[in-house]
Amino acid sequence: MSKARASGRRKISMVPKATALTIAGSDPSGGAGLQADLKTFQQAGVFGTSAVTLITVQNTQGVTRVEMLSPQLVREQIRAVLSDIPPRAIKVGALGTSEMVRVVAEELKACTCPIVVDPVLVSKHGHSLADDDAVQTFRTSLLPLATVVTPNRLEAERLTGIVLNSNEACRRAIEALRTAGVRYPLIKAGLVDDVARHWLGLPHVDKQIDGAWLDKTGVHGSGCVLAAAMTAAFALGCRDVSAITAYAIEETFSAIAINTRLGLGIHPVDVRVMRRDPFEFLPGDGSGSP
Ligand code: PXL
Repeated sequence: MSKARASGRRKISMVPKATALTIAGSDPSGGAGLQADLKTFQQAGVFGTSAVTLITVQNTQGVTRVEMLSPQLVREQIRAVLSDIPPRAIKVGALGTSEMVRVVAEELKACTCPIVVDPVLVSKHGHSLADDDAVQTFRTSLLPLATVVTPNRLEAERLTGIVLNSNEACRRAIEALRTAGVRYPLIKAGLVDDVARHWLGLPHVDKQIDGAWLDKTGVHGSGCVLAAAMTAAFALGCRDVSAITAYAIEETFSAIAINTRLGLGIHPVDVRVMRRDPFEFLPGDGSGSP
């Protein structure tokens, strides 16, 4: 174990090549989207880069406008970053249209680093961030490239066509996402039997994770932070997806729990409280692999 890890401190300078790319939309209020992703990367000690897909006009009280950037412009941003500061992990967030999903998938096809896909379909305020055709293209072109996909209940239902009304249905949805090509589906199913339940599909087993209720209606950006924390853990070199998931859930919960009450509407999560290292979540002495 490294000295930094043994002492519980992470030495950022020890992983200078820990870089991650987010391909996401902009939230000017800083709670979600690429702003949340970059802050989360930074907090985890990961150098963040970004390719902007769409611009929202929003604050904590709502979204008033969404404007897509041209897919060609997004393609060029991705190429500019990939050819210069190769990411150790990539996160994909809001893409908006089928054409954007297709172009992003084309650009990521040759990437060998872990890819975390947050299939953002609607904003916390109910504003659509992906049209119906985009869902179909997601399934056929982006999911096969995903190391991890992190849908909430509604997104998992739209991606799989399965109504998540029982544990058995969650298992079937995990299997459907695996069949679509995702290595590790993580369904944030929300409150089931009065506990916050998430389902993580590992290669030979589905893991039910009961714990903190993450997707509260009272906060904004929790889904982005969860997926960004997972991406950061991959970028730092962690490969145990159970540990990465536990780390991301715990850190996101702290970012929710701090509740800085910023803004007049749905408060943003605040990642400044994130302190832990994903390697702390590995089983045993921290040297184990999955
Ligand atoms: O939290 C999902 C999300 C992702 N990306 C952008 C958003 C939102 C929610 O509002 O605005 C840009």
